Amino acid sequence: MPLNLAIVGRPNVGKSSLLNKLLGEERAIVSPVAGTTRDTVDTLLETPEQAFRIIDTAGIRRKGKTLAMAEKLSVVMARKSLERADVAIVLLDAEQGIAALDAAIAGYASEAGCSIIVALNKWDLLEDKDTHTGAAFERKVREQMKFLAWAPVVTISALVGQRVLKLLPLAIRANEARSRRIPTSQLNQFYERMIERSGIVPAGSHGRSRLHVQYVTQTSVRPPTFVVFTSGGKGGLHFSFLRHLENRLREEFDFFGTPIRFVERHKKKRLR
Ligand SMILES: Nc1nc2c(ncn2[C@@H]2O[C@H](COP(=O)(O)OP(=O)(O)OP(=O)(O)O)[C@@H](O)[C@H]2O)c(=O)[nH]1
Ligand SMILES: [Mg+2]
Repeated sequence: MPLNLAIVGRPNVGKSSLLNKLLGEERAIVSPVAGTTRDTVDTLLETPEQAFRIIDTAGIRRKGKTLAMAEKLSVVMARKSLERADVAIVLLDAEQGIAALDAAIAGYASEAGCSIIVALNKWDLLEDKDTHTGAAFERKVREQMKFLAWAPVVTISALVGQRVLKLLPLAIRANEARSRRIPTSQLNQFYERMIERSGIVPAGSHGRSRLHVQYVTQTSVRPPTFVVFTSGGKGGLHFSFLRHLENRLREEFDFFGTPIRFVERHKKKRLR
């Protein structure tokens, strides 16, 4: 089964250039496949490690359209590509900076449950780069897309090919993470250890609460989804507790580049 890899981003960020560079640099079998909609053209790329079906989100010809219209349409197109994607490369333009539209597209990718790799393209256009420039840009991305703290950020140039080959191994790893299933027994051992080490106990969002986590189980993959069974007091785990749980889960089980979801099931009475 090929890994469905969507390249999304606002108009002119370099989506088609990246596709072409990937196909050109990778010594691989390349063949076009008809997209399921008229708006996209898929390409099959077979590498020794993995087959990819790359979805290049079709550009919007600007003729007779305002920039605002083209931008709105680009979001619609991106959402269509994302519906079929396992992993999304969210492409940004390093020269133009990060716009609200970029954050919107990234938000849809995450909502769609795709694994995400953020690629800052046109890195070749930045002058006077030093060893700190990359980190400074990454900070900006993190600030403006707080919901993507878990996504790797790579600086690339689709034009000259700088670091584009780093994207495929990252996509493979992010796809594996998206499909990872942790057995309940292992999860609960992990949970016990987490509570023991951190001393952090489950807090409710309704002030003082006797909320108790009975157990955690993973109910689905793509993306990994966990049900947290709670009892006692009032349901509603505090977001900071869930964030802590999420971060520890990511560390422990290498949930790299993938969104993780939580559902709480609450029982009023605490079981003994
Ligand atoms: N300097 C530089 N220019 C780039 C790079 N990537 C793309 N470009 C240029 O940016 C312009 C847009 O590139 P495309 O690949 O067509 O962008 P796109 O995202 O596919 O655009 P649409 O399909 O219209 O949404 C072209 O002129 C490219 O040559 C890059 O890494 N560096
Ligand atoms: Mg294009």
